[in-house]
Amino acid sequence: MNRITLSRFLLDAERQGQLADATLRELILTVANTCVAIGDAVNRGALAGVLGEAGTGNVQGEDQKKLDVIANDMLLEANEWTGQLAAMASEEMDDPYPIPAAYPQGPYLLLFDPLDGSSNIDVNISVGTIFSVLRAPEGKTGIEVADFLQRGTTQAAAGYVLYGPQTMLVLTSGHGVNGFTLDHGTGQFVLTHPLMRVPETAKEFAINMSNQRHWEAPVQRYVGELLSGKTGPRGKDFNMRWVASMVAEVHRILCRGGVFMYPKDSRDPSRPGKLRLMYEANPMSFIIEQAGGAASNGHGRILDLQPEGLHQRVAVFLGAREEVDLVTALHAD
Ligand code: P6P
Repeated sequence: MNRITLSRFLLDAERQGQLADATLRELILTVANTCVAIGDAVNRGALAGVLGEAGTGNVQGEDQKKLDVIANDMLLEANEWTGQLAAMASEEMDDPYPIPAAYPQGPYLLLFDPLDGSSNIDVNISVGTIFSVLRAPEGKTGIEVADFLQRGTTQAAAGYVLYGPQTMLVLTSGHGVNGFTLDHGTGQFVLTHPLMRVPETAKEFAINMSNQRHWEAPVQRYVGELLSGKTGPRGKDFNMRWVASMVAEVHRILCRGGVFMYPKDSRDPSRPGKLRLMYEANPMSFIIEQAGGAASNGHGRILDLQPEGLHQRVAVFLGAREEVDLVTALHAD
């Protein structure tokens, strides 16, 4: 079989006008190659002494795992000198990371959750890296938070790397979604899942049911209808999954369908949801929409939201369009 590596795929995409430019191609390759190294650290786990807590906290108020910090630093170190970026932002850093004066600035902004689902690491459940690429303001030096606050529809590219039974990169630049599997022998990502599509019909839903008593009425009703199965208004039974790793949930939905939900709940009325807009919801929504699915905050399209803060949170309903439309409609009632 003629293997199409990530490098070849990106060059072909650039030639066909499906990737903005060579700088974006090189940026995606830099991120992908860094994720190979992150995956190695994740896979080595206790053998490399990288499990457990870092003893620090992040802007989210979460205890950082050693690998959260390691993955974050690996992405900073691999990208700061390349001349592809004007700045970076991460779930693990309060403020944007400016490109050091010693290095040339580039036209893109890179945002990432370096190790999403990291609470799963110590129990050997899949985790992942999520990234989003925005364009920096033309010719501006001294990038500020405001320069990152662009709607999800402006993303130049988005992707994730899932460190699971296989290490897979899933990527979009606005011309469909393509999946690549890491060949550990060569260290290269190889195209294995061209033009991924979210199956039209959902048979599974993903939500943390332990929060049910905290949900708003539309979500209570929607999930109640799923749970009532054949005898209820949906007329069919549903299965449920909750991995507590968004990357794993989104990948499953891309592969076999379903809907993922992390709604606002009453535990903290000031919080619209748990997940972060800029480096979780927006990149994942871009991917899901490019694969024919939908992504809503319950009231509208996530990608249309005007960000107000680098670490702002948002409610997320994403996956099969039929399901997302249903739960969004219930919010309008
Ligand atoms: P809970 C991981 O911490 C994460 O940000 C997502 O990857 C995941 O879907 C969600 O939070 C899990 O949240 O409240 O079920 O632990």
